[in-house]
Amino acid sequence: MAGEPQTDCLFCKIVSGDIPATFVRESETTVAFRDINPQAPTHILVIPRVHYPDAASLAAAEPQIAADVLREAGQVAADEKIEANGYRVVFNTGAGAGQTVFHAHAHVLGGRGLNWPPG
Ligand code: DGP
Repeated sequence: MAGEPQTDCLFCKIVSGDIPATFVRESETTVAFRDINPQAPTHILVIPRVHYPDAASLAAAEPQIAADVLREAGQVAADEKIEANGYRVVFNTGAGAGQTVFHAHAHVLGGRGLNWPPG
């Protein structure tokens, strides 16, 4: 059921501690950890503790938690000191857009020049 931990979800297992990750921030509703395959000097994932498959379904069901994810993304950028030169917050949504883990997550990317449009 949406919102409940999913036994086959990698990010639910990171939230529960069953799979290790390098955590950089935690809040009551979110966790943030370093991406295993970083695409920039700073590449951190901010995820809700609750399971929703993507950002839109999270926002529809739990708008406050979606706001928490955005706030924590900003805090990560401040903590990592990537604000001054700009950073990007990305929600890949759907396999066609490159989403591979179907537990809502924000990528926070910075520490290098970021091209637009993205690939
Ligand atoms: P996406 O492609 O938008 O669904 O992003 C999923 C990200 O998750 C991708 O950048 C790689 C990252 N990732 C996958 N498996 C693991 C893992 O076991 N640990 C960590 N820290 N990150 C992972």
